[in-house]
Amino acid sequence: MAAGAQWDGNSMTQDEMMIKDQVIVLDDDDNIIGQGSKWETHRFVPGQPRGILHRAFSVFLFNGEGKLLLQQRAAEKITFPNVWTNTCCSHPLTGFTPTEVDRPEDLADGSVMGVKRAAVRKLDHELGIPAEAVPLSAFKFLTRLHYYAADIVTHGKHSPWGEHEIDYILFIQLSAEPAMKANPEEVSDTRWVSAEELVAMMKEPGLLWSPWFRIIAERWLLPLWWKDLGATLSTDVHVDTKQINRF
Ligand code: DMA
Ligand code: MN
Repeated sequence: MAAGAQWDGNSMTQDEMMIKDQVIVLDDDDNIIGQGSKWETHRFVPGQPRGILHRAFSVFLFNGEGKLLLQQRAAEKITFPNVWTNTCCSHPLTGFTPTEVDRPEDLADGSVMGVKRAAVRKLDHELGIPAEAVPLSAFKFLTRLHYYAADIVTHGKHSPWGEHEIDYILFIQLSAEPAMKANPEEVSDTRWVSAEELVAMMKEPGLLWSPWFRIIAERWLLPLWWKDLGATLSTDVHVDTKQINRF
């Protein structure tokens, strides 16, 4: 996306967004070294077999009872169609005012407002959750996950598409379930689940899961984070703004 250009996901096709969305290109330590289209950074091809490392976020939205909102990605998605995953995933983009590009100081104090602004933009675009329902101050940044994965689920072992990201994990818990209207070009289904219901759902035959959600669920969400959601202990004990967790 050209600097200063207006992003309009509602009138853009998946193909157009692949070209126009300019993601933040990173070195292994999460330093910004450039920008690139979603198309070029997500190509897993000879010469760049793991794509190009870039910044992403994953939102986990919980209701007052501690149930997590899952989404199934639409069949139209070019990367990882049809898989079940956390509430909303995307990339902070360049070219916005106020900016979605966080600097090292934004990370040091854990505020990462750029990533949170991108999260608000995409919760509205993908799920029709209005910005007023998800104030920036209600998001909690937990930690960063560095991973890569080819989209073998959809495209087989020579998949030309994949993800290679430093993924910022954001939690938000709302006392009342927000008004919601899923965008069918992004999301084909949604479900609120408890931890027990998620474990059972992940064993259901026939359902596909995103690789990043599997990593996060198995490593942190089920064994640690979910247990402390809303408890006296609180998920604050798990906040880590320093470490980049590699997978
Ligand atoms: C990319 O998500 C981000 C993660 C954490 C996988 P996405 O493919 O849903 O992004 P977008 O919908 O913006 O293309
Ligand atoms: Mn990505």
